[in-house]
Amino acid sequence: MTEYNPQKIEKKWQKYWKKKGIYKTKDSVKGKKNFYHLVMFPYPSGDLHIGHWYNFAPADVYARFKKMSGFNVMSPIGFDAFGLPAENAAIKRGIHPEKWTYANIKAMSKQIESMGNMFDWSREIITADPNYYKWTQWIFLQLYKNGLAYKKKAPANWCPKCHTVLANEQVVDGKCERCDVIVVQRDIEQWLFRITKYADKLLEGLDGLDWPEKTKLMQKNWIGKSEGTLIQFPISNFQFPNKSQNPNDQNFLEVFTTRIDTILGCTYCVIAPEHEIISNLKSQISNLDEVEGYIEQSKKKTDLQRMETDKQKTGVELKGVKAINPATNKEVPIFVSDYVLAHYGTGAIMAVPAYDERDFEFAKKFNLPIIKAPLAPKDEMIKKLGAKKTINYKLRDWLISRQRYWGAPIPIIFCDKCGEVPVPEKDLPVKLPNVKNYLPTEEGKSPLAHSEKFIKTKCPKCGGPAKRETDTMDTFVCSSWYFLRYADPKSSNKFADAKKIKSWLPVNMYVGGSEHAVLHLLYSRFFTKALKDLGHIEFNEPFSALTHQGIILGPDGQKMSKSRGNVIDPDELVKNFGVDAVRMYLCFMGEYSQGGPWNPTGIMGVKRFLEKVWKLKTNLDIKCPSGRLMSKSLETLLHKTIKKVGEDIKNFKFNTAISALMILLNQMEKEKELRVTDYALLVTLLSPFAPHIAEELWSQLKNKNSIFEQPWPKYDPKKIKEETFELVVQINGKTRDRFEAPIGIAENEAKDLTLKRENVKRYTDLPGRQASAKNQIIQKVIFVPNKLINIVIK
Ligand code: ANZ
Ligand code: ZN
Repeated sequence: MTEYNPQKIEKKWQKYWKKKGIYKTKDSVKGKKNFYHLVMFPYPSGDLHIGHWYNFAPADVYARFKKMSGFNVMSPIGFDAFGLPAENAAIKRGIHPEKWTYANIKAMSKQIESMGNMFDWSREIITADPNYYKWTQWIFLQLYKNGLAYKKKAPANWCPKCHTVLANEQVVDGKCERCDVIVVQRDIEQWLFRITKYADKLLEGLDGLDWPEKTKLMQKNWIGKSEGTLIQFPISNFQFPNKSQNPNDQNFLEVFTTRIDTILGCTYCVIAPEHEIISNLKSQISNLDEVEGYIEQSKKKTDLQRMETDKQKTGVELKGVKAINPATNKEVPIFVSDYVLAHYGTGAIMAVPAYDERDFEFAKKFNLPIIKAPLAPKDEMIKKLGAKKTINYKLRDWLISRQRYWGAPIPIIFCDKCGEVPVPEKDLPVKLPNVKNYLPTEEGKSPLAHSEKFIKTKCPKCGGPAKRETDTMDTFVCSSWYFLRYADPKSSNKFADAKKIKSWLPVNMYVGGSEHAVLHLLYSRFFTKALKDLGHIEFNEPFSALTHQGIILGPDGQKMSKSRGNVIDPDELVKNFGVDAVRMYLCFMGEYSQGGPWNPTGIMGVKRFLEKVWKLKTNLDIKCPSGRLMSKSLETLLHKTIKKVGEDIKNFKFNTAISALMILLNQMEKEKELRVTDYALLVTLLSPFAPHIAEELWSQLKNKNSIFEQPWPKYDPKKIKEETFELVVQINGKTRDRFEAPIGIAENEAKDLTLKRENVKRYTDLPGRQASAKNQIIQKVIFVPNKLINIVIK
């Protein structure tokens, strides 16, 4: 037999699997339950990096295990092809985004195929394909027709580098998630999805999900439900500048508090710099210049910067006006400060420095009284002051329009006569035109605005001349429903056939990065709930179970980055070690959810392990005469290993499963004789991790079918029970010896065996004594079954 040559066998089996189509999933298989196993589909960024491998390869171990455990497993793959990252990369290279994206998809598909995963490529989805985004647009229309999509002019996060608005979720530490440039606020007409309508449902749904607790908590905090009170603080001597024209103006400041019980300790009020009361109070504010200067300054900060707790608090008092604490009837000063946010609660607070940390810092800096007043009972206080109970959410509506080229066009038409008109469903898709000028524009308009051919259309209602919406949808819209499409990827008359959806969804196991804890996962949940309410699907939650992989660091323990030169290139590794070794090392390097640094010698160890498995087959031909019984100890270990590997894979503890396989191999190497069937079990347990070598060895064992059509081995619980235990032997309470004894050994038997031990004889068989005297020096025997024997001697 030849040496283990991964390059040779891996190509061979990948071809075989493809030809046989063993990973093509039928929608139903008699006697098998469907299992929908999903990895987060990648952006066609150009290169399949080690992070993709870490997501896909160990996840494939789980999928194969499920398949072998008797499920009809669907494991699809596709590309999140629209969006800023691909577009920005294309622009940088001066290539049209479409050309760039499809070239990447081609290259990445080859790389993904090289991993030997059981992906069903016949279900591949590309979100930039008109057959796909037709349905993205269709879903937009359903949301629109049901009041869940709307257009409004409002301040939005504008990235000056990407020339587009961003959703709140895409602003990280005040910077654009994509390009790290500081985001500014700009007033722009934009499309939003009314996700806030689902705030409570999104919260409630979390309870039933088998998701990491941390991720559920992040969603909960993002939704940020808080129950509190609205209460009015009258403004003393308040005169409206032109009251007659402003019938809605009110002579009080309304604040939102979750701690109405602390109101007796409120010593001042704070309003956000954007608060509209400032313009009403202008004529009474004596230091208006100072106040306006402060407001200008605060515009440069983002909400996140404003909320940072470690920064020095800043602010300016509105001199000349006071508020009245309605509980004490005392006048309190009003400050404007950027630690109060405009779009939370009422944008105004009652400050209670004795109870609230932020207020405390502020009070100290501005020398304001800090009064530890007694707490008042909430409900009485609310009644007495005529306050209103209210619920606030941090969640904002989801901003989905982008002033960019590479996205699905928003299917709306504007007519001078009829106003905003949705594109009729029969006219979908609204195709993205192939324009020459796809560069984003400075003035904040979509590049599509330059395309006369695209814009000019007829009004679907009156037939008159009309214009198309030129904004495109954020790519997160495309990825909020792709998991539905996999159930029926080619459907042309529905986003997916209802029966097929029912047979596959919700997703049974979703594997992907924790960076999606709020964005993608929250949006997908919203889409699912909305589509359910609109009668298109029958379930509430898209992903029943979720697992996040950890992050692989460079060999130096630092985040991998090109500038640090610590990037691990999977193609290179595959060339040197083979796919199986790379897959298996990724599983072995640490706990999957933790990740950790790449260890170059670790992968060599795994490769050696595979070589040993290979060699054992060679020796087997010599070693194994006929079906002799295997040794008891091997039998026990084998059954234990079957149990452990299965349970570990189920829990995504791939590293400990592999350790168990290593122990088993060790033992098998030591055996004088080894049955073919037992070796075959080792190969079967190995197969989800190292599918190519396993398939090769399996075929060398003269099996006709693929090893992945084999059932996962079963263990016999009776055989796992330990047959022996280590009996601890004590003389006068001191441990002097230990030996293996059969489980359940009786006291008499244990005593006889113990007294024959050399280490014991030294104490009991004193020179010159008769054997009969021996029993006389033994005073007592204390026996703890299956544990210990203590011989008490004189
Ligand atoms: C008085 C008080 C006393 C407060 C106390 C808290 C503790 P959550 O739980 O996040 O909803 N607040 C209200 N509106 C705000 C805004 N626009 N910007 C910044 N802070 C705001 O927080 C609600 C609490 O945050 C409110 O209750 C208010 O301070 C503050 F011991 O009122 B509290
Ligand atoms: Zn019209």
